[in-house]
Amino acid sequence: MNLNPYLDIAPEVRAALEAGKPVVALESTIISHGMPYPQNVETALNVERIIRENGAVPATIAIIGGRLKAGLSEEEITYLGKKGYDVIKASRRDLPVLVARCDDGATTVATTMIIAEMAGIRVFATGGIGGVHRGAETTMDISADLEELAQTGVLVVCAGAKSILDLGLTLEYLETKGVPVIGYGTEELPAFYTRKSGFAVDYRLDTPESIAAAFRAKIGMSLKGGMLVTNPIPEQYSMDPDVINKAIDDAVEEAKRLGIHGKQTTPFLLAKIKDITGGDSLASNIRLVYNNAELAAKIAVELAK
Ligand code: PSU
Ligand code: MN
Repeated sequence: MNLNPYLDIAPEVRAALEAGKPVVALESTIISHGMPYPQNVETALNVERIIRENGAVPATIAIIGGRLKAGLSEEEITYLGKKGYDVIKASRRDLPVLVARCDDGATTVATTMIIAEMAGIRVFATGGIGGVHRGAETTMDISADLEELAQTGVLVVCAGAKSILDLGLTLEYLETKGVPVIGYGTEELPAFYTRKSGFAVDYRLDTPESIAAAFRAKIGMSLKGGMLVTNPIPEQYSMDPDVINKAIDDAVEEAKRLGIHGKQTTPFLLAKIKDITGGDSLASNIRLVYNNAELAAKIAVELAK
């Protein structure tokens, strides 16, 4: 089944795929660049457990020693978590060189989608996606995640996007590229740490079943590209909008002052926000990832029916 010479599918993941059972992909940039050790490893392992509890098999994705991995062992997850920023953050453009020189790579949303599709995995859970950055009209900083959603057939469950991005422009970009943006139980795009952003999603769908039906129709029509499911952070874990928006504004300001750019921008902003909020944002971040893992597993279960 796997004829791709660069790809290693973990035995449990392979068995599930061959039996048509639900599988959920997970990214690894969130492990090595999105959270500090040891919370990153703890969170990654808990996410896998939550996916199992909801009836699916987890497949954490990364590049290790130049091999594209769909499904990591606990040792491999710990390795990436400890190595942290020393693992190269790998988006689409990084794959050829990392593979050729047998290097490690932490997969972003874009690269996780690519490897998930190679493995035959259709559903992927993460925290937040990259998007159009504030000021992109001059910096042209637009995440490769958006292009990937346009061309790769994987459903991505996230908690919306952080307002480190320009949310309005991010939605415009997705519209241009034909990516459906679904709100799970909401008409409003969630803003990661908070449930509301002031921007409307394309469609509100209220059940994993209806989301799976829409994605099945997309696949059935051979419409290229993915689907973005935005899942609001549970009320009890959401942050005070004034506090978090101030932290984000300050972080964006500091990044500008220091001339942070390119692939460093997103990790810099995430770490800065965590520092400013004294760890509150990290606690919320972990909770919303768990919430997304649960929904993704339920969608994968419906899709496998
Ligand atoms: N946004 C978050 N948390 C994250 C990321 C984005 O709230 O961990 C990570 C994801 O791996 C995403 C990547 O794919 O950052 C986007 O990076 P860039 O903006 O450089 O494309
Ligand atoms: Mn960028």
